[in-house]
Amino acid sequence: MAQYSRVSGTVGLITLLNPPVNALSAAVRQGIVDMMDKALSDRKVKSVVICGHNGKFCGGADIREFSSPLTGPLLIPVIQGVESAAKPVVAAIEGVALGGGLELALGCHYRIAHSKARLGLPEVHLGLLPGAGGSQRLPRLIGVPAALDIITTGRHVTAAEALKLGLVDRVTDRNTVDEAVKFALSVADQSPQSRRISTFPCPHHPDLDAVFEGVMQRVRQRARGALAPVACVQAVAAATLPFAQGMERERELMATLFTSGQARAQQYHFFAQRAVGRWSMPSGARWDKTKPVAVHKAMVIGLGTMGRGISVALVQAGVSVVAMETNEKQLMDAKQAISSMLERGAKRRGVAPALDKIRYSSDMQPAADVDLVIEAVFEDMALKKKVFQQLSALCKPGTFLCSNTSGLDVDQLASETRTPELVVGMHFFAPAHVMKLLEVVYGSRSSPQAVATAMELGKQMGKVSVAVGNCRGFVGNRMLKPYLEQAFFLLEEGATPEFVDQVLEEFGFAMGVFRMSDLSGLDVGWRVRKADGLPDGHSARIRQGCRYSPLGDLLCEQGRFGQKTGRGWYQYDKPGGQVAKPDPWLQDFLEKFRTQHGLVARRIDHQEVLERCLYALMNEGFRILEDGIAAGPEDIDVIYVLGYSWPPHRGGPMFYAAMVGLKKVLERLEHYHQEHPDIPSLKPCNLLRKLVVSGSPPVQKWREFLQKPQSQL
Ligand code: 3H9
Repeated sequence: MAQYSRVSGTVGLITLLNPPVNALSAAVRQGIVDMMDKALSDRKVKSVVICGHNGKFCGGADIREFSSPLTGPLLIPVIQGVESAAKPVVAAIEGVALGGGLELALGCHYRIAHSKARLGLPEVHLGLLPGAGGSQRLPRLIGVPAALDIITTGRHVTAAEALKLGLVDRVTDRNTVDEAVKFALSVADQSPQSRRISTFPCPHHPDLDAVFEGVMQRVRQRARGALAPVACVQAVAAATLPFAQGMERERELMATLFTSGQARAQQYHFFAQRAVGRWSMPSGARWDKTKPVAVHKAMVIGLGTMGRGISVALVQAGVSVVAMETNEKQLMDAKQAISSMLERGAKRRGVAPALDKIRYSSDMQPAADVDLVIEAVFEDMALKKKVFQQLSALCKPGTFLCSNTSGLDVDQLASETRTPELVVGMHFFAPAHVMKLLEVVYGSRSSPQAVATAMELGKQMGKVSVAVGNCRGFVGNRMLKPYLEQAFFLLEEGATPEFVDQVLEEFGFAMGVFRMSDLSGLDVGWRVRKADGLPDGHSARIRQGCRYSPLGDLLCEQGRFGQKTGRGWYQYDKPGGQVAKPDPWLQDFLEKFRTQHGLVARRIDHQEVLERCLYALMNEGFRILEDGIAAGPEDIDVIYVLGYSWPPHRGGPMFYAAMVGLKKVLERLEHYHQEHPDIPSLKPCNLLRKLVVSGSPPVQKWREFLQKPQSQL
């Protein structure tokens, strides 16, 4: 709703009131209409200020309302009502003006922003476009190129940039509402006629066609099949038409997006990212009952790629860091790399680099004086155990001991210490200072406080932290295994890496499985498999009674580790080269392999690649839910979208399973498992069957069918 008062004698003050972000719910929209009527009919009122309750202007349309038929006045006429008011209306922007919130501000005749305010049209991240006139008013106000940038990226603009762009009229460090009231008094006698953005022509640009063409090309490349970014460009293009026609085009495009499954998927992802913050543990410990400990000083052990990124992320979050590496050369290199990452990051954010927040050490001694340690040494259990033993002896009581392992047993590491309750996994994703995901892994003895502290530290670093149970590969890498396996089996049966990758990239992954493996290095998995004992002789395609593909191992035996060696599933022009080209050697190698193992290549189609890779991955997701390793489908989906480049417009693997239809997923898995009884990952899991028997409830209801989370090791 909205509140009304008259201030300074002649200013009508309308306050949007819908905590926490004053989203434009039906009640708020109705409130604006009613309070505008009040202000306009009050003869004492000469001008109007619109502000938001509690230091936030407005977070946009109420996304929760999108899943049911809209009630109350629509936002477009509400904003038109504000714009057409005969008295000047000033927006007092504090905190955020996003989406419909900024569109409302664009309907006002003047905009005053606090210097810390952020403005933006992030609808594209919800599978939508700014559909309350934003795609039409913004280009008219700040020009097409700047509007295209803001609308297609959905990025938040600072108040300083907004002022430079002409998006706001004034920026203040003082009380924004007071300043806006003063401003409203100063323009009270002026007609708002010339301030109505809908009457502005779109600013002239010498080569608009080239601008649109260039942006459309970039957007299509990045969109990975998402409809919204393309529709955003099309809507802005309509801003060159008369306003009414542009609005009609905006409405048509919005209607298409609104009813697309993509918008639903992206809105689910928005709420899923927030839901994962409400974590719980098998003991019943929960996010709202556990206080995290503040981390002021941390140590990072091991300064390879991961350790460097983690150090940068911590420093940028305001934590003092001791970065430790025993290898002197590696230490020197890391120091240089970290400094330049910090400098680049600071430049981007327009602040001074916090180089004094980090110091370097070649020994463990400083661990005695920190609040939390993150171990990021090589993925080798014996080495990690040794580090944890040393830490246990050195650290002061209460120091949290975290491992950046990507899949090793957290309980085993904890058992090397005197304080297993303070041990958790903090699985970062490369590059660790950029990627938004953090898997926080609790072992059987991890205390709720250790989990809360790691979750909170993740948030402080700008990450979305997901608490998961302890099992091999945790959630993300455990699901990756059957996905990779299917891709290998498909090669054995007749597919090519190019074809498999093409299908997966068309689905929306940034990279297909083979290009991704080449990028991350084939030798990493090979070493782990060797440590587990690789099969040999003619049982090479069977492992523990199940089908196994040795293709990846055979490539590594040839020294083909991927991009770094210039050869992998593809060939590259040089070691470290990035352009993947099909390799005739690999075709030859696959043919010989098939002959040697009596396999006859068959034609494999698009559908089979997609179903076998994705349904095997989803099936493992159901197992993870069944085992209680993830608390709900949202946790898995957030991990996959933020950590494994699953396309956001497909919601995540569990959401996608529901979209495809659980019954269909079950039937196809049954079909493939019948064809390949020696591949257990294709055997539909019980939870999937249970959900189908229960009428395939929507993904939001699956938690009702799950047991409490627990450790699996
Ligand atoms: C739109 O405007 C369409 C129009 O163009 C056209 C219409 C015709 N609605 O993120 P937080 C909830 S589309 C409903 O943790 P922060 C959120 O779920 C909209 N709820 O806080 C959470 O609830 P809970 C375009 C919303 O301080 C709580 O508020 N706007 C909305 O880290 C706190 O959120 C956007 O896309 C909403 N619009 O960040 C902006 N926004 O506690 C989306 C938030 O139950 N919002 N909630 O989990 C954001 O980006 C961030 O929430 C914001 C605050 C930056 C505002």
